[in-house]
Amino acid sequence: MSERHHAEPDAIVVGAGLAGLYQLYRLRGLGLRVRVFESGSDVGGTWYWNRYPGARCDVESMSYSYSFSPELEQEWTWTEKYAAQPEILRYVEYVAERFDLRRDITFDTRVTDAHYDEHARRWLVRTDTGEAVSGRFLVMATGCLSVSKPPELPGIERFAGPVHHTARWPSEGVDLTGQRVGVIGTGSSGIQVIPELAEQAAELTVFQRTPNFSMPAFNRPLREDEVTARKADYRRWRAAQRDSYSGVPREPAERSALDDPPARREETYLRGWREGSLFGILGSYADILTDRAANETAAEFVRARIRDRVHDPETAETLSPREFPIGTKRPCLDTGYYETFNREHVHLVDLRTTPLTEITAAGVRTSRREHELDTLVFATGFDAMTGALEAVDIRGRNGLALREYWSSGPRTYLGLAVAGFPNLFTVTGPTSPSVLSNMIVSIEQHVEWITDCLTHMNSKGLTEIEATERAEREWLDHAAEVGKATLYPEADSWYTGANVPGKPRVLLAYVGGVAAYRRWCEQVAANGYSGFSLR
Ligand code: NA7
Repeated sequence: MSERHHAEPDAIVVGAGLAGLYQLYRLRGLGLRVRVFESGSDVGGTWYWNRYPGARCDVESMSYSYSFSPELEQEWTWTEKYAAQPEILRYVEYVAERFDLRRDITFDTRVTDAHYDEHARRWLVRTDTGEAVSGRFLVMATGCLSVSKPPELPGIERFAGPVHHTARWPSEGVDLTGQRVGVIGTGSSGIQVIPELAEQAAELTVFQRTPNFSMPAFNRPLREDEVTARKADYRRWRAAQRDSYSGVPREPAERSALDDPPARREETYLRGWREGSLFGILGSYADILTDRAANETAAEFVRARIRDRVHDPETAETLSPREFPIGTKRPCLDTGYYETFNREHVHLVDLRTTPLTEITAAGVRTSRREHELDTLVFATGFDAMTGALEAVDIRGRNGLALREYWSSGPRTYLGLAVAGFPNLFTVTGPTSPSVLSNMIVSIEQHVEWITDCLTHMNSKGLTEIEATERAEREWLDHAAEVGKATLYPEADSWYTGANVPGKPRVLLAYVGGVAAYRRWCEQVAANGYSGFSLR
C-alpha cells in the first residue's frame, strides 16, 4: 500500500465536505498519499453550496460536529442551538485549516469518470479539468443531497427574471427588496427560506404541491453554562450518540401511542413539541413510524398546531399534510414558517387544486391565472443518495457501469461497497443509515470503518477488496425487510426516490438505526471482513 505509482496517490477521495475531509485526515494518518477532488472552490460540501437565507442544520450544533478530536471539541464554541449555514461553514473551514487539509485538495474540479483497471488493480480517475490520475482506492464522499433535481416545469427557460435554486444561492447574496418573488417547493429548504424571503420581498407567492409537516425549532443562543457542561461531558455524549438509534441520544419510547388516553397523549406530544427537535414528536411513542393509527395521532397533533399558528382556516388546511404519514417524508424544523402566511404580502397557491401549467416570461401560470413575478426561487430538492454517485461514470470489473448496475435501484453491501467494484467505498452510501441519522455520526463511522479496513489490508499484504454478490443480496434483503416493517415505503419522498421522475422506487436509507448498523459493520470486520473477498 505504501507503493507509489509514479507519485500517484494511494487513494482518491471525491468530495471535500464533512465526509471527504475526515476521510483525508484518517488516510493521511495511515501514511497514505491522498488526492481529493472537489467541485466547489473551497471545503464544506452541503454547507458550501446551500447558502440561501435561513439555511440551518436541524440537528443541534453540539451534536452535529466531529467527535474525532477532543482538542477540536474544546476549541470550537457553537453559538446557537441550531447553527446557521455560515457558522457551520466557518467550522468546516476551521477544521480544514487546523488539520492542514487543503494542501491535498484540488478545488474547482469535478470528477467525471472513474474506471477500474483490473490488471493494475487501480482506479483511473478523470476530471473536467483534463486531469487523469490513478489510485489503489477510490472513496466517494460525494454527499447524499448534493445533486439538485431539475424542477421539471414546462417553459422554465422562458422566464425573463433571475432564477435561483436554494442549493446554488449566490455567495454574494440576492437583494429582493421591493420585488415580487415566487417560491416553488415546500420541503426543508423551502420552509427555511420562505420566512426570510418574506422579510425582503414586496410580494411573496409560495407555490405548494405537497404540504410538509414542520415543527418550531425554538432556536436560541446557547448559554455559556450548557456549552461548558457539554464540553466537560463530550466523551460520554459521543458514546451515547454512537449507541443511539438516530445519532442523537434519547431514551427510546416503549409505549404505543394507542395505549394512552387522548389527554395523556396530548401532554406527551406537547412535551415533545416543546423540545423543538425532529425527534420530539416522532420519538414520543414506539410505534409512530410503524403503525398507521398511532402515526395519525401524531400527525393530527401537528396539524392542530398548524391551525393554531395560521389565522386563516382555509390557508391552515391547505398547509396541513394529509397525503403521507408524519415522519415518512423528511419532517422539517422551522422558525416562523406557518406564521409567515399570516402576513398580508404572502400568498399561498395550492398546486393540487390549481396545477402549475407552465412558466412564462412574466411568471408562473396555473390552471386559474398567471402570477407575475420578478424573481423565481426553486427549492425543489435533490436527486438524493444516488444522484452524485451516478453523476460520475463509474465502471468496475469488466467495464460494468455503476449506473447500469443500479438501473433498478442502488445495490450495495452495507451502503459502503458494491459487488463488481473492487476497492471502491461509498461514504454514507445508499442503504446505510445516512439521511435517517445525524449525518456526521454516520460519516465518522463509515470513514473509521474504511480506515480500519485499509489498515487490515495493509497488515495482511492485501491489495484488493470486493463485496460478494451474495453478501450484497443478503444485505439488501435485510434492509428491505426492516424497511417494510415501517411506514417509510408509503410516502412519495426522496427517501424512496419518488421525487425524481423515472427513478426506481426503493427505500434508499437503512432504517434499522445507527447503533444496530454499527454493530453489523463491526461484526463484519471482526469476522475478517465477511461478505468481502480479499486478494
Ligand atoms: P425536498 O424535501 O425534496 O423538497 C422539494 C420540494 O419541492 C417539495 O415540496 C416538492 O413537492 C417541491 N417540488 C419539486 N419539484 C416540483 C415541481 N416540479 N413542481 C412543484 N413542486 C415541486 O428538498 P429540500 O431541498 O427542501 O430538502 C432536502 C433535504 O435537504 C431535507 O430533507 C434535509 O435533509 C436537507 P413534492 O413534495 O414533490 O410534491
